[in-house]
Amino acid sequence: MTPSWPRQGHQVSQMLLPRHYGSVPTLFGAPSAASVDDLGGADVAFLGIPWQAPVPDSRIGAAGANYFGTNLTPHTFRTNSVKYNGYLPERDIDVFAALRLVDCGDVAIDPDLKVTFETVATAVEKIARAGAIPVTCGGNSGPSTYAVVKGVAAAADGPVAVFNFDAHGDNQAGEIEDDDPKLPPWGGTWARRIHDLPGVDPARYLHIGLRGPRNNAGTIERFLQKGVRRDHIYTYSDVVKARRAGFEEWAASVVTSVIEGAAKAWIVIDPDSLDMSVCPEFGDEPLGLYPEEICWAAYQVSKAAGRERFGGIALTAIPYAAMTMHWIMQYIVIYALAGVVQSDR
Ligand SMILES: [Mn+2]
Repeated sequence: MTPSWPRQGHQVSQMLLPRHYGSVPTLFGAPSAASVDDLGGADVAFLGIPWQAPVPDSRIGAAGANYFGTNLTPHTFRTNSVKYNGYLPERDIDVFAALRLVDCGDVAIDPDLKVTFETVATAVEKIARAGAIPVTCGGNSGPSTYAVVKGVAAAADGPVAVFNFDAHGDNQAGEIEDDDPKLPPWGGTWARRIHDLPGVDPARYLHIGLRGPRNNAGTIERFLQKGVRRDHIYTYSDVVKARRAGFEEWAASVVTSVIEGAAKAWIVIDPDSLDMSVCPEFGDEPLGLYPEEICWAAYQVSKAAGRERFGGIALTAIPYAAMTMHWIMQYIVIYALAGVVQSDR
């Protein structure tokens, strides 16, 4: 039988879901797209980017970021997604009844990163030009961040606003042409490099959740040098003030001015923007955001942007085995799409 969409509960329990590859289902059990060249009129297209950054030498142990297995994340993320439908009783919005989602599978990863970046950017540009909202799931930053927003910007007819949720600046100095191909430093550099992309507007870059001593003294200054506004960098201190004043109103107020006049608004989420207490399998930094805060902020961004101007959501550096983190991220994706639906009402 052809599985129906939006899917019914029995399709999950009876394993009647479209398959992406082997036993791996499509995201949320959505229909498979033939390719990024044929989305069948979809409103939203999911794309996996299975790239693993260099894993640090094991002798530094837990002191290093552990990227092991991030090439598997798109598959485990899909598998963990099928318990969710698109209906949110708390907002009375049925996301997948209103927006047609397709799963485009994964991009091909080439050992030559230049080729991989081109593949990702082209796929995302095709999705956006077809009128669909790209939802992408890492691998690690670089292919899952820089290359994605490059594609979003290439398809946009004006400036792109970036909403980056990350504990870390990821804006170390160094230019792409100087990278060691065997140790590509994208994880720590991408958020500075995107400001040189045509269409990415540094004055419309928001950084939310920046905190902690893995950043260094030049972190904020390096953003300012690229044209980012100091008042668009929201550190832990700003988040605490926002909580006292009312986080929901704060989130709505900060996104509005940035989105005004932008052609696209794009969200990117590093899971370490969340507080380390929220996920049993992955904790990287304390003093972070809570799931409801990112859900709400994502909802406000997409509601302000609307169906035409929401540039999508990118999930980066999600550990492949952190199941509860996958569920948090899937809530965030559904909330972001609910904002689009609400915007249309
Ligand atoms: Mn980070």
